[in-house]
Amino acid sequence: MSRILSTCWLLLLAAGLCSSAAAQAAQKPVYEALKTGAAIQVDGRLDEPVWSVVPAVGPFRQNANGQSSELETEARITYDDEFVYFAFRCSDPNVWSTRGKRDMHLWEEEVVEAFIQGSPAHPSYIELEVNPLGAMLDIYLLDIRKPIPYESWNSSRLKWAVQVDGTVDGNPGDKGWTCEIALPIEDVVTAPNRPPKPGDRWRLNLYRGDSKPARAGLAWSPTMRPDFHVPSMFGELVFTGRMAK
Ligand SMILES: [Ca+2]
Ligand SMILES: [Ca+2]
Ligand SMILES: [Ca+2]
Repeated sequence: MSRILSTCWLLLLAAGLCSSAAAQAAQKPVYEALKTGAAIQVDGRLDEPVWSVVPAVGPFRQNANGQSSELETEARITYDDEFVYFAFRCSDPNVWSTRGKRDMHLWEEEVVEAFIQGSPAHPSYIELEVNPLGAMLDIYLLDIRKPIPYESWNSSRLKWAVQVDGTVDGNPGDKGWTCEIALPIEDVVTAPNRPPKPGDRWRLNLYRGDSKPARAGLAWSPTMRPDFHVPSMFGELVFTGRMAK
């Protein structure tokens, strides 16, 4: 009898796990991007009108388990025929980083990140990281964790900038920082169309790493494991073709 009961319990547990995994998969976020007709000055200041028109992508949650985070992070996306633009706003009582050069290991300190996969049919993806000192790490990965050497792939038309409300010295008393990134669409070589056509869908994830006051790894689309490199768990970026207004 107890064996039958434990078998039933295991089946119920398996069904529960399957349904929660399915629910998680079904919850992968989708962002419907609006086009900008006005130029964006990539200076880290989010004062272009388009940044108050396009919606935020949604909450950033703890990447490993999907739980909410007290660390407020906001991201918005828009695009034109040449670039996809990302805007991040990070509340942070203690902004910190020490690495000021391109392609350093920025993820070990504090960063915002965008992972872009132009097509799920092709394993390659682009990883961009920016820290509060304004350093960029741009990587082209041929497959999961198979990067071209970081310094060998530098996007030549990539633009980025940050603004910090506070000091980047690891002492408390800061408000936060903002970041703008313009990714040249020509770099996303696996995308079905360049520039994208209305209805095109790319895989995308956005992350934030924080170190002070406490270590945190946040994601727009949590991968549900301690690993950012899980394209199958990324969200989706949909190019609507509609103008932001
Ligand atoms: Ca700006
Ligand atoms: Ca911090
Ligand atoms: Ca690089």
